[in-house]
Amino acid sequence: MMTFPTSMSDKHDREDGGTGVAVETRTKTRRPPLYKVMLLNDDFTPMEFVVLVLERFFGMNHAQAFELMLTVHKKGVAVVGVFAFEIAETKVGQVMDLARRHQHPLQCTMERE
Ligand code: TYC
Repeated sequence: MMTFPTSMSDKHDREDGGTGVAVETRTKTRRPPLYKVMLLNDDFTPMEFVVLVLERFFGMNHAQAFELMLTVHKKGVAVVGVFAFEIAETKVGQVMDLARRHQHPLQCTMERE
Protein backbone atom coordinates (compact mmCIF):
# COMPACT_ATOMS: atom_id res chain seq x y z
CA MET A 1 0.00 0.00 0.00
CA MET A 2 1.27 3.54 -0.89
CA THR A 3 1.77 5.68 2.20
CA PHE A 4 3.51 8.86 0.82
CA PRO A 5 1.16 11.88 0.87
CA THR A 6 2.93 13.90 -1.85
CA SER A 7 3.90 13.69 -5.49
CA MET A 8 7.18 12.12 -4.33
CA SER A 9 5.10 9.01 -3.65
CA ASP A 10 5.62 7.72 -7.18
CA LYS A 11 8.80 5.72 -7.21
CA HIS A 12 10.10 7.36 -10.40
CA ASP A 13 10.02 10.78 -8.61
CA ARG A 14 12.20 9.76 -5.67
CA GLU A 15 15.82 10.94 -5.71
CA ASP A 16 16.95 7.29 -5.67
CA GLY A 17 14.68 6.49 -8.62
CA GLY A 18 13.06 3.85 -6.47
CA THR A 19 16.25 1.79 -6.32
CA GLY A 20 16.81 2.17 -2.60
CA VAL A 21 20.43 3.18 -3.32
CA ALA A 22 21.57 6.02 -1.09
CA VAL A 23 22.26 9.18 -3.12
CA GLU A 24 23.07 12.73 -2.16
CA THR A 25 22.01 15.84 -4.03
CA ARG A 26 24.56 18.52 -3.16
CA THR A 27 24.38 22.00 -4.59
CA LYS A 28 27.91 23.41 -4.82
CA THR A 29 28.41 26.68 -2.97
CA ARG A 30 30.03 29.65 -4.70
CA ARG A 31 31.95 32.41 -2.99
CA PRO A 32 30.41 35.78 -3.85
CA PRO A 33 32.45 37.87 -6.29
CA LEU A 34 34.74 40.58 -4.87
CA TYR A 35 35.07 44.14 -6.11
CA LYS A 36 38.17 46.36 -6.14
CA VAL A 37 37.52 49.91 -5.02
CA MET A 38 39.86 52.36 -6.76
CA LEU A 39 40.80 55.99 -6.27
CA LEU A 40 41.80 58.05 -9.32
CA ASN A 41 44.28 60.91 -9.33
CA ASP A 42 43.35 64.44 -10.39
CA ASP A 43 45.15 67.79 -10.30
CA PHE A 44 42.82 69.60 -7.88
CA THR A 45 41.73 67.49 -4.90
CA PRO A 46 43.98 68.42 -1.94
CA MET A 47 46.30 65.67 -0.73
CA GLU A 48 45.04 66.04 2.83
CA PHE A 49 41.44 65.46 1.67
CA VAL A 50 42.42 62.15 0.04
CA VAL A 51 44.25 61.16 3.24
CA LEU A 52 41.11 61.96 5.25
CA VAL A 53 38.98 59.83 2.90
CA LEU A 54 41.33 56.86 3.29
CA GLU A 55 41.34 57.20 7.08
CA ARG A 56 37.58 57.70 7.41
CA PHE A 57 36.22 55.13 4.96
CA PHE A 58 39.02 52.60 4.53
CA GLY A 59 40.23 52.19 8.12
CA MET A 60 43.80 53.30 7.52
CA ASN A 61 46.04 55.09 9.97
CA HIS A 62 47.59 58.41 8.91
CA ALA A 63 50.88 56.91 7.67
CA GLN A 64 49.13 54.19 5.60
CA ALA A 65 46.69 56.73 4.17
CA PHE A 66 49.44 59.19 3.28
CA GLU A 67 51.50 56.48 1.54
CA LEU A 68 48.53 55.20 -0.51
CA MET A 69 47.50 58.77 -1.43
CA LEU A 70 51.04 59.32 -2.78
CA THR A 71 50.78 56.08 -4.80
CA VAL A 72 47.57 57.36 -6.45
CA HIS A 73 49.18 60.78 -6.98
CA LYS A 74 52.22 59.24 -8.73
CA LYS A 75 50.65 56.29 -10.60
CA GLY A 76 47.25 57.77 -11.43
CA VAL A 77 45.18 55.05 -9.79
CA ALA A 78 45.37 52.49 -6.97
CA VAL A 79 43.18 49.86 -5.36
CA VAL A 80 42.26 51.08 -1.89
CA GLY A 81 40.26 48.03 -0.83
CA VAL A 82 38.51 44.82 -1.93
CA PHE A 83 34.96 44.13 -0.77
CA ALA A 84 31.69 42.30 -1.46
CA PHE A 85 29.43 44.19 -3.89
CA GLU A 86 27.22 46.04 -1.41
CA ILE A 87 30.14 47.12 0.78
CA ALA A 88 32.10 48.36 -2.26
CA GLU A 89 29.02 50.23 -3.51
CA THR A 90 28.59 51.90 -0.11
CA LYS A 91 32.27 52.98 0.06
CA VAL A 92 32.19 54.44 -3.46
CA GLY A 93 29.00 56.33 -2.57
CA GLN A 94 30.50 57.69 0.66
CA VAL A 95 33.66 58.92 -1.10
CA MET A 96 31.80 60.46 -4.05
CA ASP A 97 29.29 62.15 -1.74
CA LEU A 98 31.96 63.70 0.50
CA ALA A 99 34.01 64.84 -2.54
CA ARG A 100 30.91 66.40 -4.12
CA ARG A 101 29.97 68.20 -0.89
CA HIS A 102 33.50 69.68 -0.73
CA GLN A 103 33.44 70.44 -4.48
CA HIS A 104 36.49 68.28 -5.17
CA PRO A 105 36.66 66.34 -8.46
CA LEU A 106 37.95 63.17 -6.74
CA GLN A 107 36.77 60.00 -8.49
CA CYS A 108 36.23 56.63 -6.80
CA THR A 109 35.21 53.59 -8.85
CA MET A 110 34.67 49.85 -8.41
CA GLU A 111 35.50 46.93 -10.65
CA ARG A 112 34.85 43.21 -10.35
CA GLU A 113 38.04 41.39 -9.33
N1 TYC B 1 47.13 65.07 -7.32
C1 TYC B 1 46.52 65.73 -6.19
C2 TYC B 1 47.33 66.98 -5.84
O1 TYC B 1 48.47 67.12 -6.25
C3 TYC B 1 46.43 64.80 -4.98
C4 TYC B 1 45.55 63.61 -5.20
C5 TYC B 1 45.96 62.35 -4.79
C6 TYC B 1 44.30 63.73 -5.81
C7 TYC B 1 45.16 61.23 -4.96
C8 TYC B 1 43.48 62.63 -6.01
O2 TYC B 1 43.10 60.28 -5.73
C9 TYC B 1 43.92 61.38 -5.57
N2 TYC B 1 46.74 67.86 -5.02
